[in-house]
Amino acid sequence: MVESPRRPRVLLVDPYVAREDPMERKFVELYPSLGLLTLGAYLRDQGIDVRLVDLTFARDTRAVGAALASFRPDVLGVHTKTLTAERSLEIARLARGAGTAAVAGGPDAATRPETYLAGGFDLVVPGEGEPTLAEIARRARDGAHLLGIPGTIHRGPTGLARGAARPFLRDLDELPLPAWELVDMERYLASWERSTGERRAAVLTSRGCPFDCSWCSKPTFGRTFRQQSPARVLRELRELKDRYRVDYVRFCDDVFGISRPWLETLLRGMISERLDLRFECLARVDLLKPDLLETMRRAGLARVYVGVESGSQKMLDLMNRGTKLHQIERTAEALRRAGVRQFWFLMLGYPGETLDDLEATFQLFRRFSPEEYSVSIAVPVPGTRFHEKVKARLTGAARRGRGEGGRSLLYEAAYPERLYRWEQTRFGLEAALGRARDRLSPKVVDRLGRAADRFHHRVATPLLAGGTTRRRPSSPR
Ligand code: B12
Ligand code: SF4
Repeated sequence: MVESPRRPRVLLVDPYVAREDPMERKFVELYPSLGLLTLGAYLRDQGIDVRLVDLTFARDTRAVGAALASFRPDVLGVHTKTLTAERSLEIARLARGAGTAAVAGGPDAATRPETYLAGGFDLVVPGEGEPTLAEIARRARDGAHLLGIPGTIHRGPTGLARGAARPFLRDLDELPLPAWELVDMERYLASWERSTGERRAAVLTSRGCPFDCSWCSKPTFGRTFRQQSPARVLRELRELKDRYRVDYVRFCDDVFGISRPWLETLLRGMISERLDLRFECLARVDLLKPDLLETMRRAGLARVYVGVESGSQKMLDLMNRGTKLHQIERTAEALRRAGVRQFWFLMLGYPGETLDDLEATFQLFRRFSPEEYSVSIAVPVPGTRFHEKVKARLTGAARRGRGEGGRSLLYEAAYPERLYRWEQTRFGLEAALGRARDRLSPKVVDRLGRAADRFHHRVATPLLAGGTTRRRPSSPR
């Protein structure tokens, strides 16, 4: 009688430790990695035993060592981001010590596989992970060699060696629902409940984005775009509600609702099935049409992240953003009228930006006074056209792969870092003035605003711009 082989064992690791993330307290919202949860569900359905060590709430990597010893996986798979690169390499060393094959996937390993292979990983999976990791796990269980598997990169005798390209999954509906049971969902939900009163979860309805902004890093899915059917999304929402009592959902798609008919069907479903969820999403101003806002509201829309980026059309064009100023204005106005919270993303310091462009961004911000915002200094992420453009002018921190936070200037831009830092402070002051409008008289707020403008144009800018500026009259409020 032929003995059937044992099931392969895969240990997945999320190396993100929230307490080490400088941005965490300010902006990052904690959700378990949807990439890993979907990988886990897929492997499980393929007859593979899966465990996941999620370091989000941990202090160190001890749990990884413990799982390596007790679970004795055939493969250890780490999800990588630039921010967590060092931790990932530390985990690869633990795997090596335990004699377990280590595989890196996710955006950072996809962008710079050589770093991960030199640092102790056996393989990098730069693209969609599901079928590739399943194949690696079976081969590792069988003791077969792991080199040259389609969809992987390894170290060859003369540099990086790649297996054949693996095509993307054709139909995202074939993917199982995320394996939420692999992480401590209650801990995430309880922490949301404490901070917002709502049990919040993340949902992904698509993979990829067809647009081509020049600073955007899309190492995994490139410019491809696939989406689940609205029926599949509704099933996931229903499950989150019934199983975890979720009442607020963050749609994590790069851009939510790229196809209007798709979006309309989903919204109608959310309304007719009485899901009674509130939700937030990231939208492009050219796609979010005011005439759909009412339906979005009825389906539960609470907050929209808007990639505004700049108040200068010249800069939007240089970024290859594909949006127009009038679309930003139209969207901001429509959201305001519909009573939907707006979270604006703004970016300073992109190549080609002058003081006039910076001022245009500030004035746009002042005009619409979004409820929330993030204003970051442009980060040249490896693999992007922006990075390519400034590669010869990177600072030491950027070359070492640091400075993720958008608070440091990572290349020699038109002005010194201190000017951009001041600009960030100026946006903060303006936001504070906006909030003060409810408590102080409009006259007082206007006077304070004019004083801030005078200080900005007469003192701060000439002092901080490094002698490259001329004086500007204070701008009208
Ligand atoms: C949604 C999202 C978030 C959500 C997270 C929701 C969640 N927990 O899933 C929030 C807002 C919380 C978030 C936070 C952060 N994010 Co984010 N985020 C995204 C976004 C838009 C989608 C991620 C996603 O779910 N993709 C879809 C899934 C299916 O893909 P995936 O995770 O890449 O996984 C697939 C493959 O990569 C591969 N794979 C992944 N891991 C592994 C592991 C192995 C072993 C294998 C074999 C394969 C494999 O298989 C998976 C399935 O096919 C991406 C942009 C993007 N399109 O990827 C940015 C992105 C991943 N985030 C980024 C960053 C920088 C962050 C933060 C560090 C921001 C900060 N602190 O300043 C934090 C880190 C938080 C954390 N926990 O790690 C960067 C990473 C860049 C980099 N090189 O590191 C990205 C690429 C955005 C960008 N273009 O700059 N993020
Ligand atoms: S920034 Fe957003 S819209 Fe632009 S390419 Fe990246 S994901 Fe797509």
